[in-house]
Amino acid sequence: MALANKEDFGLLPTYPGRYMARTIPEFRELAFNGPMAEAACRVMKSKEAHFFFDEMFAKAPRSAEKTIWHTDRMGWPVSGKMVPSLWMPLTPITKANSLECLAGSHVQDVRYWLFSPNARKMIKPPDRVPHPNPEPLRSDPSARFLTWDMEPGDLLVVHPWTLHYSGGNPEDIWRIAVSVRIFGDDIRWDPRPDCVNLAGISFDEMVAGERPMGPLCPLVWSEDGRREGDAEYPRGFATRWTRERKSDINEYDVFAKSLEAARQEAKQA
Ligand SMILES: O=C(O)CCC(=O)C(=O)O
Ligand SMILES: [Fe+2]
Repeated sequence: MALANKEDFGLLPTYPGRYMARTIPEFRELAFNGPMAEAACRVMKSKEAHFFFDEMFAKAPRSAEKTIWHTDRMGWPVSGKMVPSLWMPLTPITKANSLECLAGSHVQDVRYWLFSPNARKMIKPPDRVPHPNPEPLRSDPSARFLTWDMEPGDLLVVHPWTLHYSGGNPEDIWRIAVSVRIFGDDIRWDPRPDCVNLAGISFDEMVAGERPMGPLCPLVWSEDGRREGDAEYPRGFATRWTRERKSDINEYDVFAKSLEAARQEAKQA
């Protein structure tokens, strides 16, 4: 499957790959004109959705590449809860390679210390705790670990506080999903230095308390039928990422190491 060759995406040097809508018209079409935003707004009861960004999670056949247990919340430079990850498979998904969610974790109001590239350069503020390890809960009958068989085009609407994970890909085919992030009605800019460093949107222009909008965060769906096009949405990046430099793009080990260090530090405190 040609699409599965992640070296060919030509994106920024982030794992697994972000901002496809900048360079690939089909992804722009999916995010700006597809049904994902409407579906999510109906789940969240939001009247509007603005585009945030899109991300790709590709796992090769028989790959041990895990996604570490985490919540997405602390990566986003916003306040509010209507910032779901819209996780849509592009290949058939089985329970074995599905995104896995811990049911009920979305009500836990905890500011976990994230492992964004920015956060890894910072000293952890004292009020942040490391992500928990839910693995021991697997033997607890009251804990519900959710996985799904899914077809390409099915959709998970993942709450930003939900703990989620993936154990790799034991199947014989690629496991590819796109995760589109949108902003609903209650979202306001609230930048922190440990958030993801969004391509093209500086912390300076994330005016705290204001709603994200404009050409970089266009309206992609509204209850009353309004929608902004992609005409003013930027194309391309301020850098080029070449295949030769893309030797180690799975940051799982880096994440795992940072997490272990944070857990040790929390234990000692
Ligand atoms: O697909 C994966 O393994 C991870 C997806 C994820 O963490 C997300 O969409 O936020
Ligand atoms: Fe995530």
